[in-house]
Amino acid sequence: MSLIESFERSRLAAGAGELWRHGISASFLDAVGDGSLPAEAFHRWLVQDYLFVVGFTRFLAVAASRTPRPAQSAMIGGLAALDAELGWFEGHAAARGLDLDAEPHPTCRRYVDFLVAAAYTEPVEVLLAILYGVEVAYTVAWGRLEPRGPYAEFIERWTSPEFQQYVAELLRLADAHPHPGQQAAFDEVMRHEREFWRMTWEG
Ligand code: MP5
Repeated sequence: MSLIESFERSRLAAGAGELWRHGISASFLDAVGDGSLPAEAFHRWLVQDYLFVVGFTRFLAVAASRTPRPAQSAMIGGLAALDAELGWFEGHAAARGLDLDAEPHPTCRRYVDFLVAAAYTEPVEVLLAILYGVEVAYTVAWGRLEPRGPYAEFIERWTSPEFQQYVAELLRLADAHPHPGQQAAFDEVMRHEREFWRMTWEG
């Protein structure tokens, strides 16, 4: 079984049902796949996803500070990857003349507000489910595309073997620390993922 298949069959993804499927499919990604994506939508995604990752970094920093070892170790590794990713976004934005000092779209803000509030208030086990949800949604959503065409580098970023191993480790941690609140939090991540993709497409 491939890692993607094990993510699709994971307890939390299976438990989310329709919400999972909606969280990992998007008109935006279909258009990346068939080469019809308007530049405007791509630029909106690039800026808003950067702002999302800035907020996600806050979530992960707070979550890591509350999580005992050894799970904390994976989170600290994740934080280092987010730092590198922010630099990568900054390079792509500069190459396209995009201003990253922009206002978050209300949809982006709602997603980040949910994550940061959860980081302070939810039990660590629930934070592990949220972290798995955010990362698995992206690796499976982008993983439905072939890494070719003008956006190959973007597809590869979230489908590389290293990234998939990281997601597999997050799945292992979420399953090793079950909690009755995990499914509802994972479901909420999927709702935000669906809304985020809709925003990138519709503005
Ligand atoms: C991710 C992301 C994955 N970049 N954007 C959204 C809306 N959801 C999930 O997070 P990362 O930090 O890029 O791995």
